[in-house]
Parts: sequence; C-alpha cells; structure tokens
Amino acid sequence: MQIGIVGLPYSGKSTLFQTITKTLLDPSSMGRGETHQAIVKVPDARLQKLAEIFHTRSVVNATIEFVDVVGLKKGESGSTQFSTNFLASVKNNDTLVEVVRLFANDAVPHPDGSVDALRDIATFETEFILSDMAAIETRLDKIKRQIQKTGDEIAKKEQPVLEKCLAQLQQEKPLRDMEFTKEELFVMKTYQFLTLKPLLIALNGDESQLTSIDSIVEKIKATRQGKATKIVSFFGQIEMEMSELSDDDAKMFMGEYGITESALTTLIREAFDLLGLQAFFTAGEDECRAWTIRKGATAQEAAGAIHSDFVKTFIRAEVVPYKDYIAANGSMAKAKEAGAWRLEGKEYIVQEADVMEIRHS
Ligand SMILES: Nc1nc2c(ncn2[C@@H]2O[C@H](COP(=O)(O)OP(=O)(O)O)[C@@H](O)[C@H]2O)c(=O)[nH]1
Ligand SMILES: [Mg+2]
Repeated sequence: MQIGIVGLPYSGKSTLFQTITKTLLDPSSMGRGETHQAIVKVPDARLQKLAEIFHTRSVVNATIEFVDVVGLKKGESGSTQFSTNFLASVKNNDTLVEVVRLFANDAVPHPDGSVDALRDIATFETEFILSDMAAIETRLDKIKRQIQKTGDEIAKKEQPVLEKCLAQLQQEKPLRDMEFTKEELFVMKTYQFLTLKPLLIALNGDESQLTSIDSIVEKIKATRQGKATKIVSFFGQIEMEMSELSDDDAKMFMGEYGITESALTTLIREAFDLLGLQAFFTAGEDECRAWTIRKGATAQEAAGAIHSDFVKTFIRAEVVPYKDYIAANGSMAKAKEAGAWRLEGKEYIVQEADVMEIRHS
C-alpha cells in the first residue's frame, strides 16, 4: 500500500514524513523539491507479544510506503499552482494524507496569507475535481466518436459510468462520496481518479492548540461528511522533537503534553480503516509475521497473501483468535483444549488478528 502525503506548501508535509519514517531529509534536497519515499513498518504491539512467547528469531511487520509528494508551487497569480506533474504523482498513491495547517508561524508564512483550514481543504477538493472532470471530458469526447464510428462495445460500457461520474463532479462533489458497483469500479480503475482516492485529512496543530484541537476537528468533521473521508489531528513540531528521543523519553514527553498516540499510529490505523484492510498473523519460533488483507477476505485469499501458490494448494487453515492464542501461550494444542482452535475451509472469513496456520499440499 502506498500513501501519498499532499498539502499546500509549508503545511508540514516534510515534517510529518520525517517523523513517521524516522528519516532526516537533507534541507537542500527539500529545497530542490525532490519526492521522498520510505517504507515504514506498521507498529503492532500484538506482533511483539507473539514474538516474546516464541523468542522468535525473525519478526516481520506489515509495511506501508509513504511518499512526500512535492511539486506544489506558488504561481504567478499568487495562488498555488496544481501542475500536471504534481497531479500525476498524486495519482500513483492508493490513499492520500492531506496535511492541513492549523499552526501559526510567522517565520514561515502561509502561502495564502492566513491560516484557514476549511479554505485549504476546499482548494484541494476543487483542484482535484477539476482534474477528474477534465480527464473525463476528454475521454468522453473520444468514446462518443468511437461509438459512432465502430459501435465499440467496451466504449459503450464505459460511457454511462463516466457520465455518472461527471454528473457528480459537476455538482462540485468528489467521487469518493458515491456508491459504485464492482463493474463500475472496474471500468474506472484505469483513470486513477483523484477524488475517488480515500482521503485522510491530517490537521497539523501547534502547542497552543493542545487542548482545543479536538473541538477544531469536530467542527471540521461537521462540514466534511463522507464515507471515504476521515479527519485526524497531529502536532508536527512536537512529534518531530519527540522522534529524536529514546522510546521511554518520548513516552514521558507525550504524557506531559497529553498526547495519547503518535501520528504514525493514528495515520496507519485510520488508513487501514479507510482502505478496509486488516491484519492476521502467522507465529512460530522461526518467524512471527503480520500480514495485510482486506476485510472480508477468505482463508484462501489470506493464504494467497503468504504465497500465491497457496491459493491453489490450500487445504485447511488452523485458526485461533489472537486473544485465545496468547492465553494458550502460543500452543495450538492448549488452544484446542480451551475450545478456541478451529479448522476452517477456504470460504472462512478471516477475522481481525486471527492467528493462522495454513495447511497446504
Ligand atoms: N510552529 C510550527 N511550525 C511547524 C509545524 N510543522 C511544520 N512547521 C514548520 O513549517 C515549515 C514548513 O514545514 P515542512 O514540513 O517543510 O512543510 P512542507 O512544505 O509541507 O513540506 C518548517 O519550517 C517547519 O519547521 C508545527 O506544527 N508548528
Ligand atoms: Mg516539503
């Protein structure tokens, strides 16, 4: 999974990127506007616990790739220019984290002259809507000519889907708010529409907003409903300082500020939720590992996440819910005695945090 971090200049994207990926960017490279990418281990206390039981040699976390998407610049007219290049690099991501500035900082003036989260959110929405509309209009023109000329069957299927999308965008609404059938989504897949991507709006506050940020989030939530949009907050500067501390010191520091969860933990949890993803585990002395699958995936699909061959060679899955597995101290036999062990077929719907052993031929 690839998460793109977007936002206006000086909203705190690179600060967030450096904090969650624990990398330090060379300030000169930031000035050159290079795109930065890093793979991050999904922190998972449950996986650590499994590894402790087995004194496991190898612990493998699930991973997510984060991209600090650069390329937004102030245009000649004074407002931010959403270049074709920028929009193209946004398209490559599965989901977007949109950093919106709440903090005041006279040393780095906001590109639009004042701090106004709702305005910044609207700016992005409008630009993304216009970009999707332009792509659809160009494509519809082509398709209509094609249908007239050759009666192309694929084009005939595409036309109503694109028209449905266009109608929504013309009402200045993003595609992610709509319901689509599987078939429609399949047709739309190649376009990588920007307003279809799940959106996580991350409000970047500062020290003076530690106590008021929750009410700011609530206020913005009230105006921004939508099934694939979420709003969270974080404290860029504070987290940046924290990331330089040892884990224990960081915990103390967080406690002092009343921050209960790091930005990384929040972002990953919310992104998993937005994308409808969940984890399952495999555990043993050699390796404890977290795997990512979509919610509603079957045992057979889960096996396929481990190895594509397992889809065909799948026989049964031994399944124990995580809590019961820990209670049985990692012993399938003990879990069986406790009545928590099950042998499931390929249609079994995997539950969040199931510990599984795949039997295959
Ligand atoms: N006061 C304050 N300054 C911040 C915060 N987050 C970022 N900054 C500063 O804002 C400037 C721009 O941040 P940066 O992460 O480079 O923004 P980007 O342009 O979105 O990548 C830097 O000088 C940061 O130190 C914050 O939470 N509070
Ligand atoms: Mg930056």
